[in-house]
Amino acid sequence: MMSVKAPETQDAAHHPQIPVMNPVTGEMIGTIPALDRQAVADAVGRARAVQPAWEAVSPRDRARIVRGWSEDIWARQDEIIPILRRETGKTPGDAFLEIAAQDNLNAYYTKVAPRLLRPQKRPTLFPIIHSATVTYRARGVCGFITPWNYPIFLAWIDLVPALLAGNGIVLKPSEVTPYSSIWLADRLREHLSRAGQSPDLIQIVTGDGRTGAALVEFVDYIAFTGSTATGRKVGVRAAERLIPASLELGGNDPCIVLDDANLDMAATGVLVGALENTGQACVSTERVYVLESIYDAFVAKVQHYAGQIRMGVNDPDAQVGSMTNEREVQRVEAQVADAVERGARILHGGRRRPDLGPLFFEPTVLVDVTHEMTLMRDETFGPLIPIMKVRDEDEAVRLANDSNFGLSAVIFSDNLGRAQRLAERITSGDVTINKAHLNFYTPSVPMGGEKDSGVGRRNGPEGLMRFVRPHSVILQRPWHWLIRPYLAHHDPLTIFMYKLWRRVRRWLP
Ligand code: TXE
Repeated sequence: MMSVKAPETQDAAHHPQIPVMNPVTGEMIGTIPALDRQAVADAVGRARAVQPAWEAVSPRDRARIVRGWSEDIWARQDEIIPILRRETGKTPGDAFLEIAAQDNLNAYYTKVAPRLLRPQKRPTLFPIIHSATVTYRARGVCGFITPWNYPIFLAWIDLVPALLAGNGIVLKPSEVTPYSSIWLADRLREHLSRAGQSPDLIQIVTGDGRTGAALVEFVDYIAFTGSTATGRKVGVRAAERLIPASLELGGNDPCIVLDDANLDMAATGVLVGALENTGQACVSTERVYVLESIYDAFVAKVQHYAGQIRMGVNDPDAQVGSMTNEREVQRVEAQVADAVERGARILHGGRRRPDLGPLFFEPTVLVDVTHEMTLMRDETFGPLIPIMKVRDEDEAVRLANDSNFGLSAVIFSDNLGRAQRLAERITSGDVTINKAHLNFYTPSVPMGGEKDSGVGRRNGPEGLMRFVRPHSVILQRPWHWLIRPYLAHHDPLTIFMYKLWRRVRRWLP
């Protein structure tokens, strides 16, 4: 059994312990301390004390250190993948994808961050006399509250850019899956120490929602990933404290299959989009709208491929693993029961698989679904694939947008121009065409939610620049032969210059 002391907390024994379970075997892996408000304040204080020294390191050197850490994770994936799988029940493939996505993200940010963080010259009103520069200062200490479905990726996707921007870091991982983050943080500490930096820069505070709520009280920025209900509470408190926040919340992502799509690619693509990580992904495909002319053929293909899916946890070829917690399995069961009661038909799956483990649930294809059913309205965090027939593109878009959520969406079509035009009509942070989850593997583009799916964007330059405070310096040259003392801004020279500028600016580059 693993027992982990609260990192950097000497009196961890005085905190209540939370058990961490293996979802596949039902056994307890270990316990983590539930840190209280004072312990969280102390952790933020430790990061705050060493953050200025880290910010003083050039962005290029920061990127070099983070890159070394990332290479180390890649080289030691045989160590981290078992830790990740033991606390989540992921298949080997799903666990590997977290490492690969993390590696891809690091490669992107360590390359672009030094350039994006460079001071920038900006245009001024009278460029010969004035000059303006914007520099990017770190926010200070950034807090991260993360969920259990992608314990590595959904933490470090935000944490890495914050670190590169010169911030101190305090991470509260999900109490369901804390160990992989603790392992990653330990590796980062080693790399910081080797580079002559203080390992205190990164702090982990373990605990449940109370520890998360305490973290919001002390940091200068909070990045939250999790449910809409909790995200709303975090956002309210951040607003009261006047600290910026990004909230990456739930989704109920639609997928539209157009009549010119390749049906084999679309059917397998829908299954991958809905079943990756056993459907426990914020950007999971959760509603499928298919044009009526291809509906029957498409549904037959989905049934055909669903029949080939392998479930398991130690099988390297398994596509679908265990779910991670009992509460989510019960929610999936309730959604299926509600749909069937309201007239849906199950074409494949529909039940638990206790023969494989306590939290296995079969990939489940449902048809004759409507928007009155909870699985079409609420977030589904499991392997459900509800398919609905639509008359045309307009009906598909109307139904896709008929949701409180707006995280991501997928379109399948061989006519890329048509698909791109349709993508512009969907209310979501992003749309991927002909493959789900491309947003996970394209760290250069911003990703985030509309409506109840959240506030703010991760990834891309936007995902980095939220962790800095732009600081502007605008100067006037001391040309005393031209600029005379005057007691108001509207001196004759300024008025003359402005009128002149108005006349000439249309001819200037
Ligand atoms: O989320 P919570 P959970 C959705 C998904 C899932 C549901 C619940 O539908 O079924 O959320 O998952 C911490 N102040 N998503 O229970 O409760 C908590 O300790 C501050 C979608 O994991 O929101 C954990 O670290 N923090 C999502 C984190 O918040 C608090 C991914 C998330 O917990 C807190 C995961 C509080 N008051 C779940 N209460 C996605 N979009 O990927 C709890 N926490």
